[in-house]
Amino acid sequence: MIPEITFEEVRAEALRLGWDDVGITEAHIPEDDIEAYKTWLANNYQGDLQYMENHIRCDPQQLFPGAKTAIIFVTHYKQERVQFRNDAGVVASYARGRDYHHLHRKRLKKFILWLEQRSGQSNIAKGFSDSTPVMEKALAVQAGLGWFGKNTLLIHRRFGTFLLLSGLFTSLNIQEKSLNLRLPRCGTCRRCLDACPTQAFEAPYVLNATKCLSYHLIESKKEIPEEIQKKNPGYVFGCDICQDVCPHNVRPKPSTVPEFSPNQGMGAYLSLEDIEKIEHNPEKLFGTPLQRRGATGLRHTFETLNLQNPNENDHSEMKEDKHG
Ligand code: B12
Ligand code: SF4
Ligand code: SF4
Repeated sequence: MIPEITFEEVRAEALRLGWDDVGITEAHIPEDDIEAYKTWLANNYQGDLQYMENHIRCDPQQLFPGAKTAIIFVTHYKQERVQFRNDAGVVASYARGRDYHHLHRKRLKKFILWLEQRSGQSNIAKGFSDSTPVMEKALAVQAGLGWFGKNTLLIHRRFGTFLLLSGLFTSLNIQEKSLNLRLPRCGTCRRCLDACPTQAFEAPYVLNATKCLSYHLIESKKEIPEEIQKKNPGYVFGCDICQDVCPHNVRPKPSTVPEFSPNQGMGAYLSLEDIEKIEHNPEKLFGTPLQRRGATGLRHTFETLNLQNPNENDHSEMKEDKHG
């Protein structure tokens, strides 16, 4: 017989391995999210992100046959806010230190080993973080970890939106689930929608990826369209604006996890000199999120930046008490 595993045990192990929160839910994607995803694809908001067209993300059974339970983990990574500069591009805050995919992979491996030992079963889980076709935010909401914000990100009651998700499907039927409160947390606030420099939100909760700076500065292999270049206030990799303005991000303190610290990676700014150094020593990018873009991509982006009036688009005014 498989011993019963409690929520408290799962939570204790998750926190021991360094995660900040954990939720347990059914290995099932809610219908509302599947419908929203289909509409999103029908509108071609995924652009060239072909991996987003893989419908397996709506069906955990296809990804891991026999999946009964999903365990979802939260990693808080908030960093100190920085200003735009006229001599360097800004790196989105999740990307200033080490690559979180590596961090999550290591933790997931250890967690799954623990689960196998605890249950006395093997081959009982499949981990994921970002790059596996899974609707992570929908599962996180279902697992009671937070709510969808109008910026489409998961808002955690304690950590706001500056968090990263990872998780696993397991064939174990963990009975004790966390509670899904499903309460909207935005009220009448629409700061993220109004602050987005490229007007990438087609509506609250609907992001057209092809208009988002993150898409163009991290993911896309194509030239950055001119209208996007003109609207970029100074990011060389990713973008944080729809999080920087969110009132739910005022209270959480910056993360002290060494892996996210700017001095463990390429830091908060990249100047042309920095990019030249990377071109001479490409290994500088190894193990950082910027490796995805590479020296060539970073130079390409840098050359499109209009750094003359760096703080023109500063959205630093954010207060906690005005969100609905
Ligand atoms: C594709 C992708 C992108 C694309 C498209 C983003 C998007 N919103 O879809 C691009 C490249 C633009 C991107 C950018 C970023 N990303 Co990204 N991305 C993903 C990925 C791989 C899939 C997201 C997805 O499923 N999109 C499909 C559409 C249909 O889903 P959606 O936009 O979330 O819409 C949902 C809701 O809005 C909801 N909904 C729709 N209508 C309504 C109405 C109401 C009333 C309600 C309540 C809900 C609701 O239903 C939809 C389906 O669930 C996930 C990892 C994963 N495997 O899940 C990471 C992920 C979402 N990204 C993440 C991060 C950190 C970022 C950036 C912050 C990086 C940066 N600093 O530059 C930006 C943020 C931009 C933003 N505002 O989303 C984190 C988000 C953590 C969090 N707090 O939620 C994730 C979860 C990665 C991870 N493992 O941690 N990303
Ligand atoms: S990441 Fe930047 S460009 Fe993308 S939706 Fe948010 S504010 Fe807009
Ligand atoms: S900025 Fe306002 S509308 Fe946007 S996610 Fe945060 S609370 Fe919601």
